[in-house]
Amino acid sequence: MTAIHLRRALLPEGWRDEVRLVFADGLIASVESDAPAAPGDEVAEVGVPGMANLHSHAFQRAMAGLTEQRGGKTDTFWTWRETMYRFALSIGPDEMEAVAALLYAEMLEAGFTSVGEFHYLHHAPDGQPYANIAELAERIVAAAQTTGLGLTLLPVFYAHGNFGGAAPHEGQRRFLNDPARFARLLEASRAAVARLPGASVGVAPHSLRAVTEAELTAVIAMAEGGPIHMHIAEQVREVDDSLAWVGARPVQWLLARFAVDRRWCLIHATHMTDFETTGLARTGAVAGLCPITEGNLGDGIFPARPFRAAGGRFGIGSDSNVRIGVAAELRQLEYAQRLLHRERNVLAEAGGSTGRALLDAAAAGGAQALGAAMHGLRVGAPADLVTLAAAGPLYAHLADDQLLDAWVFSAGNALVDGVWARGIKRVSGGRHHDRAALSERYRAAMATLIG
Ligand code: NGQ
Ligand code: ZN
Repeated sequence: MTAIHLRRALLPEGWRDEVRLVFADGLIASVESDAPAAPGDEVAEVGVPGMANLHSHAFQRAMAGLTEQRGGKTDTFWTWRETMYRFALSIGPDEMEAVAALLYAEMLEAGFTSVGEFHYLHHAPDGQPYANIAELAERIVAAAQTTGLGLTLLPVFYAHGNFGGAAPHEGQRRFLNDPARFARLLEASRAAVARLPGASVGVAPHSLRAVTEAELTAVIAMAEGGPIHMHIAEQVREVDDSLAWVGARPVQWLLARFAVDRRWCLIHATHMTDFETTGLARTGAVAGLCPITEGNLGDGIFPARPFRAAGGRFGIGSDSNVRIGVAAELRQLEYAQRLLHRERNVLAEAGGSTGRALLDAAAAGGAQALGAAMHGLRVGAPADLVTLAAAGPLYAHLADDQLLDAWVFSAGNALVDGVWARGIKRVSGGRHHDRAALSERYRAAMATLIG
């Protein structure tokens, strides 16, 4: 049992004073407000719920700084993807674990308390499965275990190079399975994740480019009630290819053919007509927005205003992991909308704080997308807590939602003080407790990878 006493905390019913939280077995056992601290309580300033990071490709963290140089005449998502595929071929199990572990520590330091790892680097560099088919999945599990980040592992089914069951590229060989081998991989992944308290497994048909309709049907049937994540409509070329192949846009096609519901998380969904936007919102599925990566890759701008007006749910993901921040993702999301509409505070409720609206919506959508039954500082929810260094000179005059606005729009990660995931404190003073050791391991892995 751990007890934390907060001067102020954001509970489901709103901001409260003198909040005492008790954690037991990874869950919140009690929440009291206007309560004094008891002897032995850990005392902190301002507490808010931890955030779910609903979309990550861990290994891509190691490419940060290596792809911002212009290639030839054109430099696009597709040329970035070639570089990424080459890079993916060089990663072995030890590098995977070292990169994922430091990345997951960074996520905790940013205020993320769980991650949806969209894991598709399955096989050895020659494309043959490792002796243990789930070797790399186990390295992801190990990274989550060492750092304490909550994990929803999303083993990815990838079989084709484009719409219509096109042959895969050479560079995709480490990702590939047929449905039968994918079922074995999924089973082995479930066994690996079973060792980790609170962790879970979903399925991730990579994209409509990588699966046929029959394969998509087969993979969805393997979800066993867990989340279903898929990339969709990220690039204009993908929409054009879809139109050329099936005469429909990706989201239009998916909604017409499959019973998309609350279990689904559609990653990006950038390019949608108004009809698709409203249609997706009505399904109750989560739009998995990855604003920093979408900006970095030149994807486009998500139609957030009509989507939210139709009741659409969203969460945030760090995807390519070029930069890690709860605040930074939400800021990029809102700023793209401001630039698009030439207005301010686009995603706030009338009269309300933008930071608060973004954090509330992304926490709810993220929890749903990762298959969490509950979230927030309430009894029975996972004990995922972030404390903010509210007493510092820059922000001490701000209260409640203003402090959230300062976190999102001004301070970023620097305002994060303590982070508890599943009831265990992993970050103090903004630093993960194992940062030094994890950094050394990362440095050694990069020496192997880059030389
Ligand atoms: C991915 N990334 O799965 O890492 C993809 C590229 C692909 C983004 N879509 C790979 N941002 O599309 O095959
Ligand atoms: Zn992705």
